[in-house]
Amino acid sequence: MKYNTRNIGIIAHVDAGKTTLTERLLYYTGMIHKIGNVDEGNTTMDKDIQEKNRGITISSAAISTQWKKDQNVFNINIIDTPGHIDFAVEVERSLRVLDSVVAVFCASSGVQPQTENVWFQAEKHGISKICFINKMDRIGADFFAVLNEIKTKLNAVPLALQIPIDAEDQFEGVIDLIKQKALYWIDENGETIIEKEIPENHKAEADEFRLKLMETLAEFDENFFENFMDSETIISEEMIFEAIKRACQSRAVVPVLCGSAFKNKGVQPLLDAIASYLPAPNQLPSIKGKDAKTEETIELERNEEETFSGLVFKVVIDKHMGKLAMLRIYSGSIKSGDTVQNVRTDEHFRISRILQMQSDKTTTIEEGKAGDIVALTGIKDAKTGDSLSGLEKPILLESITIPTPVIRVSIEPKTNADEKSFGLVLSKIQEEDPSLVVERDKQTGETLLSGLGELHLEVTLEKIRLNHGIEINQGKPKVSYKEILTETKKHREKLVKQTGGSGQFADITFEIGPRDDNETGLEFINQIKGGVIPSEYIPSIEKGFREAMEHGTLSGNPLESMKITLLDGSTHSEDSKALDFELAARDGFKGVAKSCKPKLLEPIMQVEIQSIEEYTGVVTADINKRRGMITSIDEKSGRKIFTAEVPLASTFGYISDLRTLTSGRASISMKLSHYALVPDFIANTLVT
Ligand SMILES: Nc1nc2c(ncn2[C@@H]2O[C@H](COP(=O)(O)OP(=O)(O)OP(=O)(O)O)[C@@H](O)[C@H]2O)c(=O)[nH]1
Ligand SMILES: [Mg+2]
Repeated sequence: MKYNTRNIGIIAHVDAGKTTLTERLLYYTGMIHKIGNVDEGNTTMDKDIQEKNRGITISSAAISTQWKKDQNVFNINIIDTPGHIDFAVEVERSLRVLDSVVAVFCASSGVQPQTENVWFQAEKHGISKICFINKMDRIGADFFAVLNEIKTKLNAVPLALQIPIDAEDQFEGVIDLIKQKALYWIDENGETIIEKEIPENHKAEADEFRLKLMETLAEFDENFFENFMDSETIISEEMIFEAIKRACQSRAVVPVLCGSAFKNKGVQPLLDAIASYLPAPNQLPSIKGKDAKTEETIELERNEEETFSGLVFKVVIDKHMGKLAMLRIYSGSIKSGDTVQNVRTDEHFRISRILQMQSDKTTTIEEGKAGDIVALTGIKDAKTGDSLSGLEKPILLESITIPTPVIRVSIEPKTNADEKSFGLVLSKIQEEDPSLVVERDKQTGETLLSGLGELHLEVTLEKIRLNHGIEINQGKPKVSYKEILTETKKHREKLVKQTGGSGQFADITFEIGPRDDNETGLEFINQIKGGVIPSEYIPSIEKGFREAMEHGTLSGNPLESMKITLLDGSTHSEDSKALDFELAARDGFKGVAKSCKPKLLEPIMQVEIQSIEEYTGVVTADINKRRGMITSIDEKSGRKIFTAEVPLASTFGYISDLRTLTSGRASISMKLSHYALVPDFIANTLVT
C-alpha cells in the first residue's frame, strides 16, 4: 500500500507568512514557475482583488501539488488559511478535513493570541503538526525564544530538527541536526542548496541541540529509548527518522524547522519533513460516522474498496462553473457520472465533473478516491458540513462547527433597482460563508448582516460592491449580545386545544434557570418518574426548549446557557402528540423566562497590543477608556506587550485609533475571550 498523500493546512497568526510560505511550497514543487509576493499582490494563493489590495488572506484556498523524495512522489494537498480571527470559519472548516498542519511562526513576534487560537483548534481536531519558524531574517528574530514559547504558551513539546545559522540580516542557512550538516541557500530564488560541515562557532550549540533531540525522542518513543540506552547500538539516521515520525504522529512532540520564506531559505527541508513525518490519510484510524437511518455508529476503512463517504467543507460559486462543492473524500471512490446522495437533504444527484485545484487553474479528473480533496460540479443544494455518500448507505459524518456572529450592521441597497438582486446576492454570499447571518429586524424591517468582526463585515460589503455591482448603505456596527437567566423558577405549562377532530394536549412542570457549571448551551435534566410523560415525548420537550432559547425574552438575542429540570407532567391518551410537547416547552419558556431576571451578556475580546515604551501611558489610558482591563504588560525584543480584556463594543475603530495615538508604532490583535455581564448602566440604554 502506498502512503503518498498528505493533506496539510498552513495555519498561523496574521502576517506570519503563511501565504508567502505556501507560494514557495508551490514554487519548489514545480507547480508555479515564478515566485509571487504578497506585497506585490501577485501570489497564486491570494487571488481575490481584496486579498491583493489588503495583503491578507480572506478565503482559504486548496491546491494540489507534488514533491519527490527518495524516489517517491508525494501528492500534497495544501490549504492556506487566513490568520485574521474574522475569517475563523475558514480555519475551522479546513482543520476539520485536513490530516495535519504546518504551524507558521514569526521568529520575532513569536506566539501571538491568534497563534494560540488556531493551535488549540488543531489540537481539538487531533491532527499532527510541524512548526516552521519563519522570518529568521527579520529584526529581532530569535529562534530559541520562539521554541521556548511553543513550550510555555502552547504546552507542546517542540523537537528542533534544525537550528539557524545566525539571524536577522546575517541569517544564512540552517544546521540539520540529524544529518549533522550545515545547509546554505546561495542563489536568489533559493534553488541551490549547498551542504557543508557545521561551522566551528556553531558546533557546541549543534551538539547541545542534537543531544536534546535524541533525549526528547527517547523520552517520548519507547522503541527509540531502547536503542538510545543500549550502548551497543549505533543510532542511524533511519532510526531517528522513524522515531520522529512516530512521535509526531502520536502527537507527543512537534518537529520544528526554520527559515525565511521571503528570502527563499529553508523551504525544501520543510517539504521533506512534510513527506517524512506527517501521516498519509490511509495511515489514520478508521472514520466514525452514523448510519442516517438506524442512527448506529459505523466505522469506515479509509480505502477505496469501502463504501463512499465524504464531507463538503466549502461551497464556492464560480462565475463560469456555477456551484462548486469542495469535498474531502474519506472512504471509497467516485467517478464523474456516478449518482450519490446528500445525506442531509436526501437529494440524489449525478456528479457531472470532478476537479482538482492546481494553482490558478483546475483540472478535470476521472476519479476521486479516499484521502483526496476535490471539487464537484452538479450539486444543487449543498451546504458547508454536508455529508455525501453512496446510494447504498447514507452515512452522516461529524459536521463542521460554525462560529457564531458577534457583530452586525443594518444594510440596504442604495438604489431601489438593486432591491431584487440584493436578496439573491445575500443568499449566495451566505452559502459561501456560513459564518454570515442575514436576518430581518422584526421591529424595524431592516436587513441585518451579522458576522465575526468589523473586518469580516467590511470585506463582505466590499465583495457585494465589487463582485456584484451593488452599492450598499450601512448603519453603524452593533454588538450581538446574548442573554442569561439569573434566577431559577418553577413553572407549569398546559396546552389544551380542542378544535374538532383530534385535539392537542401537553402538560409539563419544570424548573428553569441558570446552569450551575460554567458551560454553554442547554442542560436538560429529565426527572420524570413512573412514565407520567412517555419517554418518546422527552426529546421533543428538549427540542422545544433548545429552540426557544434562540430568542431571549429580554432583547430577542439568544441565551448563552440555561438549565431545565423536567419535574412532572401528564398526557392525554388520544390528543397528545410529540409536537404538542415541543410547543408546550416553547410556550412555557416564553411565559416564565422573563421572571427569571434575564440579563445581557456581551462579547469580551482578549486584546494584545505591541508597542514601544514611549507610548505606555497613552496605550493604557486608552484601554481604560474602553472599559478594558489590563491583564499583563510584558517585554519582548525591546517591545512592550500589553494584554487586556476589552468589551467588543468598545473595540470598533480600535486599529485606526491606535495608529493615530502611536503614530503607527503599535500593532494590535484580538480574539474572542468570553461573554460577560453588561454593566447595568449600559444595559439600561440597550434594553427599553
Ligand atoms: N522579512 C520577512 N518577511 C516575510 C517573510 N515571510 C513573509 N514576510 C512578509 O510578511 C507579510 C505577511 O506575509 P503573508 O504571507 O501575507 O502572511 P500571512 O500569514 O499569509 O497573512 P494572512 O493571510 O493575512 O494571515 C508580507 O509583507 C510578507 O512579505 C519572511 O520570511 N521574512
Ligand atoms: Mg495569507
